[in-house]
Amino acid sequence: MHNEHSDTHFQSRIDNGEHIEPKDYMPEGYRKHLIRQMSQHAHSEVIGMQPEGNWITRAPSLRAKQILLAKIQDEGGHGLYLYSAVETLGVSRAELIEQLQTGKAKYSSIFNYPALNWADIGAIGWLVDGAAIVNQVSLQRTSYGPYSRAMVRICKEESFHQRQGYEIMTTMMRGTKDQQAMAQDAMNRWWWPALMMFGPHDSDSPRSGDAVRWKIKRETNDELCQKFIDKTIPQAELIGLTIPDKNFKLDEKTGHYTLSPINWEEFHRVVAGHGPCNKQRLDHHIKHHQEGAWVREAAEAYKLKTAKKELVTA
Ligand code: FAQ
Repeated sequence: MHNEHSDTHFQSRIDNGEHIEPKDYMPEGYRKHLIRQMSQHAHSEVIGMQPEGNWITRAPSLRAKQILLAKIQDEGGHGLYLYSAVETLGVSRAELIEQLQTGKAKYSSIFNYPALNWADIGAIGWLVDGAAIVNQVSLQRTSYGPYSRAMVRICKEESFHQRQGYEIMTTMMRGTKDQQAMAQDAMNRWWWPALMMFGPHDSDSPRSGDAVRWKIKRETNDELCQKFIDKTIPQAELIGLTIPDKNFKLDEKTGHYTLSPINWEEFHRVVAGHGPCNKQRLDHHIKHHQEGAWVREAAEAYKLKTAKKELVTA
């Protein structure tokens, strides 16, 4: 008989494909791993609002503006579900935000690149949300219940995001020569950073061992990246975009595309804080977090007031 509070019992529950719920026994390493990954995921959603937010006032039509507004609000919502899911692991949101703002917690490297023009909004939706969704569809089956359920809802919204991005790219590719050149330029700038979203190769991914054993990750970084490549290249070709890699080819035997090596030096540089927009993204977050302090204080004051009233009437 396994003690229901033992690591062996926990691992057998994982191996049986059970969900682990907040009040269930879990090894400390599992809890910490989830706090790290889920909070970084939440931070990515929230910081990810910035590159697109920059274009709300410059959207080319009312329709485009409404769609972009809805998409960015969705990303904010994803961040909130995810912060709530992380809180079930016994950590406060204030602590998580502090880790982000002091650089202790990461967020996806992709959001340290600038959105220079409207074509970038297309490329972000198509490639960045496209990459995010490949990863998140797999995370729907992750072992921690609240994370898995958050992913189900998030994926429904992400697929709309991916389509709105592809629609922008398609419209531009049907447009003038200048518009086509803008779309191609955005593709050239976002393609490689989008591939880096999947993280380092499996052979260089220190977190993958535990993540796979605990079924936090259901597919590895390399498997997911390959899925994204195989799905996206035909989409690019369909609308006349060129893959910015002269070595890419379809391996007829495996049915998979092969590419030139990813520039991991660039990835590590951006993750270490030296990408084009790292400072801008964190400064913006800190500024608006400080400006919103009164909202948090008002909510606390209201909570105290209603708690006192309840005491008096009890
Ligand atoms: N950027 O050992 P691994 C979105 C770090 S949501 C920065 O392979 P792991 C929606 C990694 O944290 C996008 N850091 O790590 C949207 C680790 O460092 P640590 C976010 C990265 O965790 C769209 C170290 O490198 N999605 O885009 C990156 O097993 C548009 C070693 O790596 C998620 O967060 C990176 N790209 O695998 C919003 C999904 N890659 O923590 C707005 C959930 C790796 O030890 C607009 N996360 N690192 O200090 C995951 O699936 C995993 O955490 C991975 C990394 C796959 C990202």
